[in-house]
Amino acid sequence: MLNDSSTIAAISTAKGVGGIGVVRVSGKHALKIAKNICNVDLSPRVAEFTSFKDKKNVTLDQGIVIYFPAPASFTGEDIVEFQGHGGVVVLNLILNACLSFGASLAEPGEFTKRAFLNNKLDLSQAESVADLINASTEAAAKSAINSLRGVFSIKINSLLKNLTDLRMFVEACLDFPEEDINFIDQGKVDKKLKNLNNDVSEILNSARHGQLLRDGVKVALIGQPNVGKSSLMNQLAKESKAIVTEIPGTTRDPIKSDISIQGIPIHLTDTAGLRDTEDIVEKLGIEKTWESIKEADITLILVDVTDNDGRYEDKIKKELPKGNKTIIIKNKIDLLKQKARVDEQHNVLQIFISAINGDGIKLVEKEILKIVRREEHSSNQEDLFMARTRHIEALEKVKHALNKAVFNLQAPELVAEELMIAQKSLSKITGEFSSDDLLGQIFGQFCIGK
Ligand SMILES: Nc1nc2c(ncn2[C@@H]2O[C@H](COP(=O)(O)OP(=O)(O)OP(=O)(O)O)[C@@H](O)[C@H]2O)c(=O)[nH]1
Ligand SMILES: [Mg+2]
Repeated sequence: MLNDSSTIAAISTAKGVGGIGVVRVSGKHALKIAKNICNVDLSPRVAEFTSFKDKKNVTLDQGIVIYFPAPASFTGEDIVEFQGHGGVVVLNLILNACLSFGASLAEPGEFTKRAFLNNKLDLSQAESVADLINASTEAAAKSAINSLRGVFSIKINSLLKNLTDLRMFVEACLDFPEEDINFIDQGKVDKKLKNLNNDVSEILNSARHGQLLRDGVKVALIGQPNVGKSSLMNQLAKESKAIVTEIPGTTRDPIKSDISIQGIPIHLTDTAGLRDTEDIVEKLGIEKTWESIKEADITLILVDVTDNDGRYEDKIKKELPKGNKTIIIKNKIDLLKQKARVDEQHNVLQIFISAINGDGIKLVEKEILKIVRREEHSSNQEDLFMARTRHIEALEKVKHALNKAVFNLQAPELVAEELMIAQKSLSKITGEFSSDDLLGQIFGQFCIGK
């Protein structure tokens, strides 16, 4: 049990007005606080309708109170939930009553942090609580709930077990140095390392997909002024996000819009058109365009199909980050009375569209999705789980260590060393070896009351 005697309280429902709102209290004084506020005897997990009163015995609200005794609660501590009317003022009054009876205000994510510290969840499951709350698409929510159910943790723990078994075997070899090589051969260390490596690769691929569902893909719309970037942005966003005029240099600040294509979050940025200009404001806008290009995963380079001088293409190519994918969008095909189409020659993908009447927008969505799907490798949608950059970095470290172990197979002490590095790295995912800094960082990103 967590060695922290403080009892915490927070409004756990979203800020704003709603039918009901919940104030949650967790810690060893939760029941005493509930008694002070409600003056009823509470049975475990039984909803009681009652009045909520403050220290001066003034009635604040009427509602339901439920008591979840430790350890069978979300945090593993005693929890009391007050379900009052969902108004900001009334919920704050109930919260203040809890504070006046001895609770302290919960920090962001503190309930979930306590659940983690009391072994109700491992770290990756705790992270998926925040990911589920923040999920921006259905697919992201599904993968977060899978992580919360432990799909990811089960995979990591099974990998960890195999890794630990192998490490113990190799360490045992070290105690009998004259029989090193023989032991390695006997234990099929080589084959086991390769199997582990395959397992890590598989999880890594799924994790990359999970990260994509969580974080989405950044797509920048760039090109010379007036080619129709803002028009395409508005078509993709299905609303008028950016101003469109026939005046070149209309867009100055980058304009962002989050859309979803088949469940994948896509973060679009419409940018200021690239050209040489003396206009100070436009110049600053163009600087921001280059920044957007550097950040993008996918760049849509728009070109007016009736006028392609390709002046900026080389410069753009130089600025593109490693791994960035580009699509050339030839816009305004209506002017040439052409049909929307995709054309791929010498590895250059071109889509011919008309942003003014929406012709070919579906093709743009399809090709973006194709690039994303090509990246993600994974096909099993049921097995999806949520993953974060830190999980992917840890898995990459494991892979690197296993590769080094294979390379040093004839030196058991080096194999043991690499297996230890791999084991530590893997344990960080579930939180067995996690610094306070990392915990602070992870739980700090939660909302208050969760
Ligand atoms: N005929 C035709 N006109 C288009 C098409 N797409 C955009 N336009 C027009 O081209 C002009 C410029 O469009 P915008 O979407 O503002 O172009 P932009 O690339 O965002 O321009 P800047 O913000 O100035 O860099 C507007 O008059 C649009 O109506 C198209 O597919 N066909
Ligand atoms: Mg524009």
